[in-house]
Amino acid sequence: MRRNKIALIGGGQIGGVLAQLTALRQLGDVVLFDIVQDFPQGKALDLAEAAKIDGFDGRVTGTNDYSDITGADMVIITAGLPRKPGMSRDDLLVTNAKIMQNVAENVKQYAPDAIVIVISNPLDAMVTLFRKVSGFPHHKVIGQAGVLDSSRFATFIAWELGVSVKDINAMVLGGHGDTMVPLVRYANVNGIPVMELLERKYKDAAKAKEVMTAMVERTKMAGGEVVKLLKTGSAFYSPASAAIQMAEAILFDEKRVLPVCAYLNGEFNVSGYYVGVPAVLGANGIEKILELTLDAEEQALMDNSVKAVTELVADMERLGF
Ligand code: A3D
Repeated sequence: MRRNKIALIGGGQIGGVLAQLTALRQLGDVVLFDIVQDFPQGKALDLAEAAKIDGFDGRVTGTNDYSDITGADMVIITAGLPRKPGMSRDDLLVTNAKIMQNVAENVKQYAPDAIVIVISNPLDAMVTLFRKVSGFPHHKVIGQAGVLDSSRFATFIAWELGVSVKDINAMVLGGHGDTMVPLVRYANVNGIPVMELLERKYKDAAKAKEVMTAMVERTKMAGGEVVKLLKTGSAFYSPASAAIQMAEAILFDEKRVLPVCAYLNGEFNVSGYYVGVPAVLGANGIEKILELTLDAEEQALMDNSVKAVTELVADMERLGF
């Protein structure tokens, strides 16, 4: 039985960490593609030379030639430009749409059976465009955003409560932008509602709400917070980890329930758009969307977020993509 072949399109900050995690976790052979001459080859060589020390057998190669991704089982896309300080995700739209169009045409040609995870921003638009250009089945084209946004939300809750982040269950739905929807009511620590723990901690419902609101706002702005600190580039460790969790769920047919950017066909009352929702990830990619009951306030936030996604996609279409 041959090893899985995992093509990483974009060998920049996230692409490099993806390559390392893929190798360390022995998910398969890595092909790192980038348009910059020699750059992916250099990263791949560096990583391959760590195999003896880290004890992995998977091959790691770098390339500027799309034919090297032939037959890839999985493709993870980070090609594109990251945000610069003060730049919104949507400013990236035109530049990254041109790149994504080119990537999708090549993935379609060389890895037509792959399951694809898109990370490039603006995420909801890029995953939509990849799907459109490639013509791949919707369940095999998935966007990474919710796993990361949820991990950020969980991190802030864990810090606030002084408990292990491993025991936090928290989910963020909607688009990957400022309108994303961290689900407060469903956030819990091994089943105990976070709001209850906050109310006990502060002995004041209003203060507990205030603290939660601050964590929700920080989650929504978390990408920008990192951008501001880094000065050049955007988050890369955590987005790579998030995509690897999705990749493992698919490669090992785990049926994990993860919040991902999935194509909706009537679920959550949305049709024809990619939006962040809980989904079951397994060998077939997205195997099921899990719907859940939203109260009026949550539904209004979700509607607002879906509206932002539809506007972003409309912008992209108006620009000719
Ligand atoms: P960066 O380090 O710049 O890497 C991007 C790579 O893409 C560079 O090495 C480029 O040379 C390469 N590239 C450019 N054009 C092409 C092309 N046509 N074909 C192939 N490769 C090309 O960026 P990064 O790794 O930090 O971020 C990559 C993308 O992920 C950006 O769009 C970010 O905005 C996005 N991002 C998304 C999230 C999400 O959670 C959705 C989080 C963080 C970053």
